[in-house]
Amino acid sequence: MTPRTIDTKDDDHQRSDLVIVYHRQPYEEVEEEDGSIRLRENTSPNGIVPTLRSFFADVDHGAWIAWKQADDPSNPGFERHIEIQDAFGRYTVSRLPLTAHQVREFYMVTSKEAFWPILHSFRERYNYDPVDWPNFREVNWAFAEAAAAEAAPGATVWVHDYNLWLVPGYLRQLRPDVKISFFHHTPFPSADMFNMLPWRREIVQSLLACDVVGFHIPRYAANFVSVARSLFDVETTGRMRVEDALINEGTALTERSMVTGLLHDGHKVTVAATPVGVDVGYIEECARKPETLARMQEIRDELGDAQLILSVGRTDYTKGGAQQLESYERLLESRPDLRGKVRLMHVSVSANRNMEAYAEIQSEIESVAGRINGRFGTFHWQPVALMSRAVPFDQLIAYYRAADVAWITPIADGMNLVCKEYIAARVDCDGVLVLSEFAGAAVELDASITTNPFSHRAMDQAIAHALEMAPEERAGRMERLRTQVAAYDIRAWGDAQRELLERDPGAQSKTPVQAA
Ligand code: GDG
Repeated sequence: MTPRTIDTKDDDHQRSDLVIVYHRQPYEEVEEEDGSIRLRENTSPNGIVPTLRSFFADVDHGAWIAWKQADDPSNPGFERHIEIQDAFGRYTVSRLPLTAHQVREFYMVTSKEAFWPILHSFRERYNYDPVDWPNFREVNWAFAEAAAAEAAPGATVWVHDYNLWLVPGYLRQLRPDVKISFFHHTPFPSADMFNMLPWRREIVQSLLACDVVGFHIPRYAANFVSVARSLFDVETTGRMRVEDALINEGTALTERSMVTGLLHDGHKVTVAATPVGVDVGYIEECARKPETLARMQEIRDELGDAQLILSVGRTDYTKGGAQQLESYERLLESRPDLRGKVRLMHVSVSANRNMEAYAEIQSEIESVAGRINGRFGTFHWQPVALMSRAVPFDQLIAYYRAADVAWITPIADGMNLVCKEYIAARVDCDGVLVLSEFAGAAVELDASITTNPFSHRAMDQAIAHALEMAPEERAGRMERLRTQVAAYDIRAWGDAQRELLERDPGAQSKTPVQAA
């Protein structure tokens, strides 16, 4: 169903049982030539927005809180609320009018220059001096007020990601009756790292006002608990053995048990680890379409007998794009037999073109890719195809199907959905996944070839191993990966969120660990 807006009087829209607070709007607005507004999917690469919209299918009425840039926030012509009807039902989008200055300070400076490096443990990139903390508070307060205005009595408010860290605390003051759940899409670092943030107490105090604080994997939950303990008097109220599905023996991010609840100032908080999955059914359907197969065949014809390695990610220093290209360069250097027999398609799409840190990494990637093509390329063979523009999703699925190897080696990554999309697309049960052990997904995907992006030797061996793997081993590993990705798909994640919200906050888990 094509999304459309419905006219309502600004103040008479229905209050909502589910309020999603996410910095970006669920659709982008495009102005047509006749001045009318059309809604379209966000062009920025991010798979989570459609998933969040799908939660509205389960409620009578929903609301989504986001910001929208306004040159003059007091302009009476600014449409504060729009009512959307799409395949998941009807919901209100409440837009906070933020000035370009507010957005820059809140999003690009505080969130991306100060928080993002700390969350991903890049201490040396942390830039705290330019942070305008009063602006960050102001923007978070505005999100909290908007959520409070939309929520029906006893509603659930679901807040997403670190740039809205202060929303739960403010919202608790405004609306003690609502249930608040907060989900982190990024890693959550250890106390040694997190406590570099001078605003640590304020942030954690706000998170402790939630009913549920969610993370992708047990390690991040454990880190949060240790941070909370370092800053406040908190008691733990439950502990559980981590389920086998989240234990990849010996890998860097695996935990064997985790705390499931905290008690702070008489308030119980459930701490949860629920890895985000992908829409396996939808991806499989796309992967089986005749158009996809035709495109896959074209790609394969163009490759001839060369193997295709595929690497996809946002342009970000956390994704390890340049380090990966350097590993590819070493591979071609040490293995002349592979020249002409392998191609790397490196998709690196920038979500924040005008930020210095990202422009820098983009030019580093371009420089290494250019060097590789210059050193090894011939008239007939280009070792790296670098794509800096987003590939349309249906095309991306065709590349997933055509790729012999998906090479996903972030330095740090909350989960990483690309590797799960690759597995979901491999309905033919073939293809090899090489995955960094510092991606959250590595704790689930134990049949991938895990590698350590900090080690040249580990990186180089992993890609060589993947290219040489025998067909039976490839099929065996892919079969296991496909079972894992299907078991924890996006619906399983949604069910887990619902279950957490219905549970008594901080309740003892069903599978307690024996006291030591
Ligand atoms: C954050 C966390 C966590 C990428 N290039 C293209 C394209 N994409 C799509 C992929 C995928 C999405 O973007 C990227 O998702 P990731 O999970 O890999 O990474 P982040 O953007 O960093 O997301 C991450 C995630 O939140 C969810 O919680 O997993 O750890 O950092 O869906 O397909 N899509 C299209 N063309 C591209 O060129 N169409």
